[in-house]
Amino acid sequence: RAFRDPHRPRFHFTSPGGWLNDPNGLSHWDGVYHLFYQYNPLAPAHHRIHWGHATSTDLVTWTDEPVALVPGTTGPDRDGCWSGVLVDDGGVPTLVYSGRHGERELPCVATGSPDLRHWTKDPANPVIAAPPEGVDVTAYRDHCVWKEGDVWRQLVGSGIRGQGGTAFLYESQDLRHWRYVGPLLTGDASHGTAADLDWTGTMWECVDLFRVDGTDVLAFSAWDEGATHHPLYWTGRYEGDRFEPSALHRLDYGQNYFYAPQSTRDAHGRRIVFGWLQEGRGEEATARAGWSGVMSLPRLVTPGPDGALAQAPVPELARLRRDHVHVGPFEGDADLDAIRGDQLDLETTLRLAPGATVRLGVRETPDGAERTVVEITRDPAGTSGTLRLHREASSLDPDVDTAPRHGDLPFGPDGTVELRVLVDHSALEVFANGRALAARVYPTRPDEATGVSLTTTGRATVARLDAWHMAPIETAPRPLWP
Ligand code: DQQ
Repeated sequence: RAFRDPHRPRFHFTSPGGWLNDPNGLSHWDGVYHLFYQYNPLAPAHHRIHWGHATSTDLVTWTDEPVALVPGTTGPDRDGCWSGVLVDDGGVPTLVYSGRHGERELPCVATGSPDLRHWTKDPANPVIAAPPEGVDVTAYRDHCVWKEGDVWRQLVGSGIRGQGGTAFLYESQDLRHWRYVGPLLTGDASHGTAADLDWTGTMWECVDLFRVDGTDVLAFSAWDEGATHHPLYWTGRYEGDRFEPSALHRLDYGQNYFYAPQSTRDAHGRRIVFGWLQEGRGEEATARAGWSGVMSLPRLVTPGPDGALAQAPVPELARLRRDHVHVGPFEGDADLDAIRGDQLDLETTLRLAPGATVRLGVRETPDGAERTVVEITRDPAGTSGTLRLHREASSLDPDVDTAPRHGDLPFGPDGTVELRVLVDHSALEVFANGRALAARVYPTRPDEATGVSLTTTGRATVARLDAWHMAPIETAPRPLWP
């Protein structure tokens, strides 16, 4: 791994080199977590996508495994093996993925060796020959596959031109022959515009249907004309061949910086989701770095108190914590000179009076010329507030994306905010009262941009602030090719 690049994360998973995007085939198989991912080992560019593969027994450290899927020299996936899932077909690990040929993607199947290292593509690929007849689709790819009784069901992400994003439902006895059932749900792209943070797009990438306790969730990434917008999810009821939505939610306030999430249920019954943290620096800088794309930390998803999902990094990550510093309680600004670094886990309990604001600065240079600020505001009425990420001063490099991000923050009557900020070089993940915001930041003086600060406006109390350095994860290398 090109660790000399100061922007390369050290406790997030990154590929050995080249390009990484979506998480794929997430599973907990015989006690081992498998993370496959969209991968171009040859260059940090989205081209002729393979499936990379890594394993973990603890969701913290990862072992690189041989590349799982390589695009064919002929056949339906000659231009790429795009996103998909892993299912257990009576003990046979089976991948369902999108084979790309030309501008078109179609569902393909591959079966694996018991250790999930060697994969054989089905000669019958593609297993669905074309999108549903008579439907004018904007695109057609990515899969969610599960079993109900004896019957396999599959969703393929798509969009109906003139209407909106959709998920087509199919059924099969054998994962090879599929019967089209109909659209599970179709969005309305005429509702809102691309500038709206909850616009559902003209196509749904990486559809994911799952249940958290009693709530059914249909997650997808809103896409339009080649642009990756943001991940959203519907809560509602999946019954028969339909999904009855009750509410639409934003999955991550970082928008395109947490894209194409996929989830799995592990052996402990937990719903765990990973997403792709894409780059925010210029193409030239990315090409020079030789790598692109970060996998998010694994997130635990649970039902939140307000009907939305609550997200938090899996507790296992606490194992990386070192050099604990505790401060608080205090009111107003704080001297946080004892805390500095570019691999940090910051956890704080704040109490804001109505109208108050707390700003937690990270990646600050001593002269303040570069800094990234996590801002929590409680509205004057007290019932709600905003989580904001100010990146405007995060980098002086004009080629870096420094646009801010924000989203609604639920507040309880006592004004408490549980805030957690994970800083890993260019990767940043923020969790506030269960809401998540991921982004990337690239200070031009990364070695100096290690400061942390806390300032308040209005009446705000820091009940406690705990900080740790995060140890780098050792990613054990293995031969890349089977
Ligand atoms: N990335 C994949 C597609 C998916 C998109 C291609 C989402 O399958 O729709 O690498 O980032």
